[in-house]
Amino acid sequence: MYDFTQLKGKLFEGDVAAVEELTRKAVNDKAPVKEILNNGLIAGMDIVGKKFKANDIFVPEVLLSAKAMQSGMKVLEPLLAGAGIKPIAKIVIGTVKGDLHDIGKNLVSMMFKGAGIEVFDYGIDVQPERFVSAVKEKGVNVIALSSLLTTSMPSMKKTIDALKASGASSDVKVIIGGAPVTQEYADQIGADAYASDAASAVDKVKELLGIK
Ligand code: B1M
Repeated sequence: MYDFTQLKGKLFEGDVAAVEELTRKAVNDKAPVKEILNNGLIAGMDIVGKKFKANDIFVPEVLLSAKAMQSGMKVLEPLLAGAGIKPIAKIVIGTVKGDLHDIGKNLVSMMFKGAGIEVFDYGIDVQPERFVSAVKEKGVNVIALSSLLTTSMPSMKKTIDALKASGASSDVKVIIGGAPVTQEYADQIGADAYASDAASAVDKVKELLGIK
């Protein structure tokens, strides 16, 4: 079994250049692509998620680790299709209509990617209909909504209502989050899950889809 200790450590440190180099080295050393992804990059990001959840590290460190993860993914991406590796889930994420805040949403998006999820990031101020169309157009099985404003929270409900009206709600789960959002609000508007932070969002999605 290939030793990924150094790769995981450098990912945790957010060392972009080292992670790219160590990923390339693992590929050259003929480590299986699936192992580099799961036991190297995703395992490293998992440590980041756990430390972030425990308040041992904070947003700037997570952003650096996510950048490092991306530098490793850049090396692996061309090889993933050939290795027959499928994403564990497909998610569309966006900040809801009326809301331009994207720092937290980007963090959640990065943690999703770090967990081996294919992410379609629709950005900010996203209309309910765009989320709904992602179900058919992109084949997503999760819709992830972020809101930072009490005034934009109703857009989450509008998105869920539009999803129900489209008839696609049985094919897809909805997870919501953002500073003013609560579990109570999620229950009230019929969301399938609420997460308070980016690392919990990954856990909740895995729970929703029954992924261990
Ligand atoms: Co705005 N803003 N802002 N702002 N802003 C807040 C949110 C506010 C609390 C500041 C305040 O008054 N104290 C307040 C909201 C009040 C309220 O509604 N209760 C506010 C306001 C009022 C406004 C404007 C209306 C100001 C104005 O123009 N009068 C305006 C609105 C514009 C609009 O959106 N239509 C506005 C504008 C802006 C900027 C553009 C200047 C800028 C945004 C830049 C950007 O995002 N690119 C900005 C910023 C930076 C903030 C604060 C300072 C920081 C937000 C942030 O990025 N936090 C914020 C005050 C604060 O929080 N201290 C504030 C860091 C980020 C990592 O945390 O986004 O909470 P957060 O994400 C967390 C969790 O919430 C969770 O995970 C993340 C980390 O783990 N999470 C999810 C987030 N999304 C999730 C989704 C999930 C799961 C978890 O599942 C899908």
